Amino acid sequence: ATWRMVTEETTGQVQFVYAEEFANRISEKTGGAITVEPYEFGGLGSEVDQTKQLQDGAVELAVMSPGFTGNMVKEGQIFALHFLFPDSVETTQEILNTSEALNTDLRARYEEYDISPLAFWTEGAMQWTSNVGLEEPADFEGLKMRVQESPLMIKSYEAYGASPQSLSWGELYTGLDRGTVEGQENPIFFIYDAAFHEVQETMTISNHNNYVAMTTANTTWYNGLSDELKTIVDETVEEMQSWVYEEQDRQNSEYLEEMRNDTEHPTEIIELTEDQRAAFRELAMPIRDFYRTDVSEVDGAILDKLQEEIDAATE
Ligand code: 6CS
Repeated sequence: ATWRMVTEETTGQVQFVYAEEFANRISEKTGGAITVEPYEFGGLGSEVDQTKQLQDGAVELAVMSPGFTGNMVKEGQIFALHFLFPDSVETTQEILNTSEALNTDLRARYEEYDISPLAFWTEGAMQWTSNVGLEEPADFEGLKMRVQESPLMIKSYEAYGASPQSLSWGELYTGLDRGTVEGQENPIFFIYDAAFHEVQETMTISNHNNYVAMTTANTTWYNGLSDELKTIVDETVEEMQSWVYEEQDRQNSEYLEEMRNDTEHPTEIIELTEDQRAAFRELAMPIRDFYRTDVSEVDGAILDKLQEEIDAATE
């Protein structure tokens, strides 16, 4: 049998190499009985189109960012909250591995839409790019900030004074180049590999959030797997948590070096101090109340539980 696995990234990028590695492992474990076919971003439409393809069972598996299910699985927008996860990417990954709030409660919300998140993993801390040089909230005033398909991301940047809008990353380079959007957030590897630094003069090391991706399966398909195959899938996904942590870590540090040394497209790299970050954190905190009252369908219960898990992991 062949299982299709769609990703939101292209050759060499973390999600795509994840899918290739997953494919190799599944093929090996099944003695070649199962072939996983990884799909690069672009061929099957936008990220939002891809979520529909997974839901419809047109593809069996997907690497998906919760930011693109923001208008559907409201609760998944929890990942849009700035300064929620610890600054340490490693500790964040440990929380993502073990969190019951995410792996049980949030998973159940996704399964109502026929999407089963089998694992949550970080693609690294997110940074900002722009031409203005983002150092304090005032720098965001009126900035046309690009975000994913999530009302809570829009709210988060409105709180800084920006004018955010949702866009597929397929249109992001051109948008930044033409000035239809003026800033964006992403992990360093992606900023450099997607060449956003060519059309943005500065990158701010803000670490305001982590980029979280999910390994997902169509729920009906997954539930219909034999016990043996389900175990192979689950074990492979679990083993790959440490593998993908190393991969994103390597890519993020290598691309930071590349960006520093890129004389053809120089980028000013601005590192925020803790005081500067605190000014953003202060504006970001009230968004949690908005999440509880206007976004969450379970009165913020998942956020409360996740917050306890984060506290326990960082004590
Ligand atoms: O900015 C985005 O939308 C894209 N960023 C990453 C790191 N992966 C895929 C996603 O579509």
